[in-house]
Amino acid sequence: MCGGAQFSGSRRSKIPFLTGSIQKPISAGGSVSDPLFGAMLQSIIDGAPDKAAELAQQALAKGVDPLEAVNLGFAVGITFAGEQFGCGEMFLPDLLASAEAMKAALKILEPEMLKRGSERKGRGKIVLGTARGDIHDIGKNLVATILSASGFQIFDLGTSVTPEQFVAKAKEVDADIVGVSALLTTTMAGQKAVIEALDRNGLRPRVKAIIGGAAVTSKWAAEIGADGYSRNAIDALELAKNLMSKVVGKVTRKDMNKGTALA
Ligand code: B1M
Repeated sequence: MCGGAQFSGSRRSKIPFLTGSIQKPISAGGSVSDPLFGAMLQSIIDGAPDKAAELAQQALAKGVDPLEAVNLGFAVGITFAGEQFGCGEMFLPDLLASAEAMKAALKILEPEMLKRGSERKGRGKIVLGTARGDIHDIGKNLVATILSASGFQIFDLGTSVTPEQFVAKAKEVDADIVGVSALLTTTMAGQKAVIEALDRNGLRPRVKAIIGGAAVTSKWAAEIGADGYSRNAIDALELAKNLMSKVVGKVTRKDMNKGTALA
């Protein structure tokens, strides 16, 4: 939402809605005060990696679920930063600093997410990457962590991955699923290109193709023939589990809600 925040000189000032406490449920036993989440998102807006890492550590020490710390704290900050950038109220160096702070927090939280992953190993092999021309990897990394913590073997190709690289890796590791993240409307075309390349190389339907990213919709997923899409990392896990259960079974067309396999 543009014009919602007043930045005096530097955009690093406090954002107005943070003066009150954040009204969100805390599922981690209710022992953590709302201001902790407020401080988390403010550290991202401030582009302060040390502060973000410190707050992440505090959250873990207080028993907050690491994913909740991301969803209710840090991710709110990066989303706000993105909105301000979109409105021209924040500039690229500021956004970069916010991204660095987000990464610093995730560096602390991700090992804990992996540790908490108690589900059985060997669920399936997933080749993951961000579409060609796209360097956004925060969300993709989160998806990788959650899937990995839940027993999937992840082959993360990183950012700006070409369709050929996806295909080569899928063949090399005999992947069950290929996942393509894209954050830019322009790079969403790269998701389509990966699916076409998988088809051209005869890898589908055995290898399933899933997509995700802020602008990705079920409509887009259906249009490009993806096997599914998800809005967030938890839904991505459900989606991957659904698809794995259908690898040897009959695939039925379900609805096109979040985290739902298409067929
Ligand atoms: Co960029 N950026 N950015 N950026 N950036 C967006 C995407 C933008 C919406 C901001 C805006 O204008 N409001 C806008 C895109 C507009 C559009 O295309 N319509 C934008 C732009 C324009 C750009 C540049 C072009 C800016 C410029 O250079 N002028 C440039 C692009 C460079 C490039 O890629 N070629 C650029 C650069 C950057 C930074 C480097 C500064 C930094 C990225 C740092 C990094 O990732 N290493 C950055 C950031 C941080 C953002 C925003 C603010 C936040 C993205 C993020 O990390 N979100 C973003 C605005 C926004 O999305 N609100 C924006 C947090 C993350 C946890 O969520 O990534 O959505 P997300 O991932 C979620 C789900 O989407 C889903 O699960 C994840 C976890 O829950 N998901 C999947 C993601 N991938 C999935 C894959 C799956 C399944 C689910 O299966 C395979």
